[in-house]
Amino acid sequence: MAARGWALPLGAAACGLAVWVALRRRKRAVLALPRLSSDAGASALAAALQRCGVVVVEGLAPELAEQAKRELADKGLQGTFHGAEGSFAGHHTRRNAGKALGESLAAQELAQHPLILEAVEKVLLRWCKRINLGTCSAISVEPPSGNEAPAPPQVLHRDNSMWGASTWPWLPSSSFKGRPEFSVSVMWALSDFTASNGATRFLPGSNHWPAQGGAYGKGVGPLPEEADAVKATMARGSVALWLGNTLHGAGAHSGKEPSARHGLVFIYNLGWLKPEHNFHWAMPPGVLRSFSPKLQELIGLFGQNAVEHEWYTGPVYTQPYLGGPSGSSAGEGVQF
Ligand SMILES: O=C(O)CCC(=O)C(=O)O
Ligand SMILES: [Fe+2]
Repeated sequence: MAARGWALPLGAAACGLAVWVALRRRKRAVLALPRLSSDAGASALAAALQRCGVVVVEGLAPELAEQAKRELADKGLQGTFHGAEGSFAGHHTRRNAGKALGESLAAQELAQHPLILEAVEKVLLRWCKRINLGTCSAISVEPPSGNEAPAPPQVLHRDNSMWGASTWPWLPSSSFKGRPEFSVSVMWALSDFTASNGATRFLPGSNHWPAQGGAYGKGVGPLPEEADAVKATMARGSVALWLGNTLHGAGAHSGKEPSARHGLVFIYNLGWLKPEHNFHWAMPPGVLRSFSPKLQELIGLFGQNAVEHEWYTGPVYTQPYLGGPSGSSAGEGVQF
């Protein structure tokens, strides 16, 4: 009798839970990954990006991609690093962070690609006066060597977690309620990205989902939607753009193909946010001075002031340093 008395409420609770899960899943819809051709305009790009959180533009700059791959390879592997086993960066993943921008002229061109910049500005300029280039990482997902097992894919994450923003409770809870975007990430395929060599995985539409606890991995366990992740396969010279709120992560290299997957990712963020990479320290002043005015402006070196004052639009660096109180001499390091 007592057992039957409990069965009804338990059954109702289970049913309620199923409905809740279904509703939650429907709200967290995984969309198709939009693909545009290289003659699409910036408005189409920005619209697709805002709708699905990610977009691929096919065949936008194959020559520059090839040149960037060659220029970075010419420098050898010096100054690149592998992530530790189980790390966010990836055990079989080689990274060249920050300084890659100075090591490749083609990377500099790609970083200021006019179509991409226009699309990124269309998305981000509603929350800031200017955008910054905050991250430049050459990322090579390598095949396992010898008898090694393939490294697992990178955990699905949101790039805005680098500012802690994916879990800020005071932000509107979803894009529909006005949650801002903090960044747009732009991954150039320097080699073909295939389903088995580590093409970036995405949950298109996750930019609209309510924030869930934990920026990535931490305490939340695998996402129920993990299996729905879409691989952004693309040919060399194609590019994938995604929002800071979009869940994504590098794929695993199965080892079926002998060569690494080479990508070059730039993250553009709201101009008033701290950039991930400190380009000013990563490369010597002479290299920074050789950058185009546009690129100098993008890394916050020169041009329009990085802060939001209307009354000041001069260079970020102001007067030359004239020496410290103990008589140390003026260094040339901060004078551009
Ligand atoms: O390499 C990739 O495909 C993505 C890397 C990435 O999302 C990251 O490190 O934040
Ligand atoms: Fe990422």
